[in-house]
Amino acid sequence: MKVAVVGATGLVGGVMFEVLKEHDFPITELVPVASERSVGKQIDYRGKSYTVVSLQDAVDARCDVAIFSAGGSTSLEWAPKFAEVGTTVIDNSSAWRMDPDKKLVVPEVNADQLTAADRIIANPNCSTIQMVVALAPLHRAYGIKRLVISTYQSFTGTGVKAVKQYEQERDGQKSEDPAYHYPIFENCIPHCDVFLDNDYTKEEMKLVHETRKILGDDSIAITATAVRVPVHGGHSESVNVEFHKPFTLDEVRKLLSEVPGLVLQDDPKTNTYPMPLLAKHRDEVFVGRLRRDESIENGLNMWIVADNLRKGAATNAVQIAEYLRKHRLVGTEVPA
Ligand code: 2RA
Repeated sequence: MKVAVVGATGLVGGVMFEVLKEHDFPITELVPVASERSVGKQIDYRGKSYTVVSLQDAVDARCDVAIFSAGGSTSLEWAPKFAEVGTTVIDNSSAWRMDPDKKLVVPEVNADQLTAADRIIANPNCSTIQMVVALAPLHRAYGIKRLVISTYQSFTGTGVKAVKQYEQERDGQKSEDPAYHYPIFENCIPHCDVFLDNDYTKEEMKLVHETRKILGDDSIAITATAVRVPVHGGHSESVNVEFHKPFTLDEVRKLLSEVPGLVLQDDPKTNTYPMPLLAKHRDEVFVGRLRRDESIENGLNMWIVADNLRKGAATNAVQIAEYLRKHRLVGTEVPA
């Protein structure tokens, strides 16, 4: 399959190549794409060197799939141009996620919505992806009434600039070009992305809107607080769930144990629970600290951790590409 990776020189782009290789995705031709200043650079992939090309050259290459991690403005402008020549775009930005005509996909949850007519497919936000992998089976079984979410998000979610700021501050240097308004080293910043008129941040409202779209239920009440933390390995989330129907913890554990790509790490007696330290470089979603919320009827507390650059971005996108290939939904003529 002819695959373009748009944003090839970025943090997620680098992880994308790792995941494509580990998954042995059948690439017959790789087209690394980046901004004009990176055109001509060499990218090594599986022992071969590839030259970074421009977006227009990548459109002209008429790839089967183009996986974007290049920001919303680039995606808004260029994803339609790829789609017009028959390339299926899987986009990591927020540009298309809430478009009513675009699918917002986490393969374990709703890949069956995909058809050959889907030429621009949205990858959800990292903190949404890891959460819905765990919540989807529980929503089907008990119906989610309300979610209260607190996230503890790795600075890697902001990109190379934030990694540099963290490393400079860790080494006692002043960051010349900080990604955040405040130091991130030895600090927690309750501010991910920008503030909106309702005093929530965009990151918090992504959890609200994307979760409802993926689970297909706008009745779910959701509130979130997203916090940036000085952690490298992944995003962590404390999720309080109120269901419509009663449940037992044994039933919940059984349902979660049947989810592909979900690992239950939950045993207080042996101090077993998910941590970014254990999730780093892994494709799975890790769930633990399951316990009944005894302050309400049908309430459950969960702790969910995943590598935000992998399942939160690159791995989920590659899994979508794998689904499209397996079901012959790419590179085929759009049905009449
Ligand atoms: C973040 N979710 O963590 C955003 C971007 N992937 O900053």
